[in-house]
Amino acid sequence: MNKIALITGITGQDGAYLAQFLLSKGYEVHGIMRRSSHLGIADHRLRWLGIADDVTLHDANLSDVSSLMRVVSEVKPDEFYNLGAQSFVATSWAQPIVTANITAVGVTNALEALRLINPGVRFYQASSSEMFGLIQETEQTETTPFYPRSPYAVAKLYGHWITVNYRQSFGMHASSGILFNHESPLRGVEFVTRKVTDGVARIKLGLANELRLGNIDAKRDWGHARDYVRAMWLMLQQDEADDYVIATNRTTSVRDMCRIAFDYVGMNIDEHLVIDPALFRPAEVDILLGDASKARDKLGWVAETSLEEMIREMVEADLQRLTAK
Ligand code: GDR
Repeated sequence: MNKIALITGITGQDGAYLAQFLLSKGYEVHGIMRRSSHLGIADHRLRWLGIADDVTLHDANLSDVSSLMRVVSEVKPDEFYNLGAQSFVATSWAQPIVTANITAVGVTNALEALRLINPGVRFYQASSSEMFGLIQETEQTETTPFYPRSPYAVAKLYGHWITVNYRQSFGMHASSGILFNHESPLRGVEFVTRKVTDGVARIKLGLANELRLGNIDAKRDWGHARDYVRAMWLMLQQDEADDYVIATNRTTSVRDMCRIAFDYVGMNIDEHLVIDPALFRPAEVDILLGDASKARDKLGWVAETSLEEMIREMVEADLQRLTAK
């Protein structure tokens, strides 16, 4: 019998790639989608990947445990991937309570729905490198102390520990993937890589003249979402649930990432990049660099796509999208 997966956040970047990956493995894939007046555009990523008709979407919300319980009862999943969140760090200062309700307490709602209906379901929690914040070690591993720097990161830290706690309290197969930044052509334009590749494509096509960014000295460990969803699945195939850092072990400044994109289309970054103080954050995570040795040794997972390859793919996709319009 085919395995059944239930994904929260299936309409997001990771949810779409994970759904595609699980379908390729023969899974029956279900997703939870919150009610929105923008029906029809909510599943655009699933359509971009050509899988919108291959997944079943259910109306539920991470902040409403009864809706989660109903869907878990109906779908009877073997695996539950909790990717739903208010995931944009900058917005977490403007909407700290929504962020806490969805990104933090939403995890307990998901775990409770499983515990009450079928505690044997394997659970994946999307934790984040943002939890390391003001870094306490040069290279961050599963044992590096956390120091969150945004309401988003504080909420993710709660989600991480409640996952660990349900594993230890109730013996649930609950794993937490501490994923460093991961991007793709399906990334939302509010995130910096996609903002850059979309902006570069617009300038190249004569649709814009400048690209406005905030703190370009920030450094991130950037991988490709397509590689990272494979790690999520691998975690749930292990006999024991555990926590894993998923990263490339290379850190690059926003400025250098941006330069890669401008270089690719043969344009000079200095002629178009504008620094906008309004885009700086109240507290910044200056640098992140992950050490994914545990994932390599225990899961056999390594990041396969370089930053240069990924930025090229993203710029190409944005050029195509804008040209098609
Ligand atoms: P991040 O991603 O906050 O690391 O969290 P984001 O791409 O938003 O920012 C990365 C860095 O770039 C700097 N920056 C800008 N960022 C944005 N969005 N827009 C700008 O104009 C800009 N200029 C500079 C930021 O200050 C920051 O330092 C992402 C999210 O996907 C989280 O949900 C996830 O948990 C982590 O990655 C891992």
